[in-house]
Amino acid sequence: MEHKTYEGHLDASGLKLAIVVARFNSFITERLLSGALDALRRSGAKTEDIEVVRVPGAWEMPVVTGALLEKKRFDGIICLGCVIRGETAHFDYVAGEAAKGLGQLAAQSGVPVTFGVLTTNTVDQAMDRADAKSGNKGVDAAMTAVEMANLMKMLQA
Ligand code: INI
Repeated sequence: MEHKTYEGHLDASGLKLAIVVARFNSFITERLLSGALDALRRSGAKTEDIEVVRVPGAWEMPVVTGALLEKKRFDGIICLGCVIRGETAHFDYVAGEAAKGLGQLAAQSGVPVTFGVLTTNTVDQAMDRADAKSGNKGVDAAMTAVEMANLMKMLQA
């Protein structure tokens, strides 16, 4: 007998998704946002089912994501940001708290919260991961949210 297997599909039609995007390093995060929106559109998401929320920086993402989760209106939340290492320890605090906070929210809520927050040593590394044609981490974060939202629906049915 075949064992039962569950895997979320990459069809975004009917899903309600929020994108939380940081303005800090917007020359990178706006590229991540374009990649995410394009991927969702190509996967069947309706424009009116996607809401974009802009926040100052990655540090502010957990509190805003938590507020969105409380509304219980979304099947998934895509978080997009870019933290680039500077000369001080600021990077570690901002990137660490964003990752920890978003991870906790995903685990506690049962709603997929994807981590499209670049944490790089240089601007070049960030640019490579926010390319319009290949390697855009906004696309990956969006498609992971779609797969996970469909998987969670399947498991909770
Ligand atoms: N926020 C980022 O999203 N990326 C960064 O690289 C960054 N750096 O380097 O400082 C950053 N800082 C701002 C932070 O997210 C908060 O907005 C700020 O501390 C006010 O709470």
